[in-house]
Amino acid sequence: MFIIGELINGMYSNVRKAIEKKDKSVIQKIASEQIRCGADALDINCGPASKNPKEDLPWLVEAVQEVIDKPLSLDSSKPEVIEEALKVTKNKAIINSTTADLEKLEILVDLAKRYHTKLIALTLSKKGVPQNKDQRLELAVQIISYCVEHDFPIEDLYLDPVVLPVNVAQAQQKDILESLKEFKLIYQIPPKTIVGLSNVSQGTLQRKLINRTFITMAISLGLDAAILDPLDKELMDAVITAELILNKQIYCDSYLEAYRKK
Ligand code: THG
Repeated sequence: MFIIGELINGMYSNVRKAIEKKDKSVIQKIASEQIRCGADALDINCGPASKNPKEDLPWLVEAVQEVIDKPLSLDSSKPEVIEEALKVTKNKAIINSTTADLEKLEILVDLAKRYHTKLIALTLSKKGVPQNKDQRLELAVQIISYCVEHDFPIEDLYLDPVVLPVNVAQAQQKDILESLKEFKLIYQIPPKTIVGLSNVSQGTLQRKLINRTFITMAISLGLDAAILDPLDKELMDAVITAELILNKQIYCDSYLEAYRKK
C-alpha cells in the first residue's frame, strides 16, 4: 500500500496558523513525524482559507523538502497553483488532482507529462459528485481514454472514486468500494486506485473505527494507495495486517515491526 500522509493541510488549524506566520518548524515537524510513522509520500494542501495559494503551496513544498526526501502530492483544485509548486519540487511529484472534465484533463495531463509526475484523477465532473457506481465507471473510462489517447502512462495514473462521509452518503459506500474493483477492468493495464480515507468519517463520532474498517474493506478490493493519517497507529496496524492477510508480506510474529523497518 502506498501511504500518503494527509496532515499538511490548511484544513487543520495548526497548519493554517503556521502558513500565516510562515513558521517552517511546525510544518517540518508534521512532515518528519508522518514519515517516521510509515508514510511513503506527503499530501501538501494549503487549505481553502489561503489567500495566496500560488505562494503558500510552493512555500510548504520548500519547507518540507528541507527535511524530507520523499514524493509530494500537490493538492489543489487550481492548476496554476499546482504549476507554481511543481516549479520548486525536487522529487517525482504527484498531481492531486484532475477531474474527468476535458478542460481540466487538457491542462493537468499536459503538466503531468511536462514535469514527469504521477496524476490522481477524481471521478468527478461539472455535473457534480457521481451518485452511483455506473456514473463513477463512466467518468473513469473518460479519464483513461484521454490518458491513452494523449500518451500519459497508465502506470502513473491513480483513479479516485471520491469517498463521501458515511453520515451523509451511507447508501453510496458499497458502490464506492465496488468501484475500486471495477476500475481495474477498464483497460488492459489495470489503473491504480486511491482514496482520501478521512472523508468517510467526517462529522462522525467513531472516526478512527470507521476509517480503519473502511480501509480494510478497500484493501481487500485491491486498493493501491490512500491519503490518510499515518500517526493513527491502530489504522496503520490494520493496513499492515490487511496486507499480511492478502499475502503481500510473509508472516512472522513481529510482522508489524518488520513492515515498519523496511
Ligand atoms: N481525494 C484526493 N485528495 C484529497 C481528498 C480525497 N485531499 C484532501 C482530502 N480528500 C484528504 N485529506 C483530508 C485531510 C483532513 C481531513 C479529511 C481529509 C479531515 N480533517 C478534519 C475534519 O475536517 O474534521 C480537520 C479537523 C481539524 O480541524 O483539526 O477530516 O478524497 N485525491
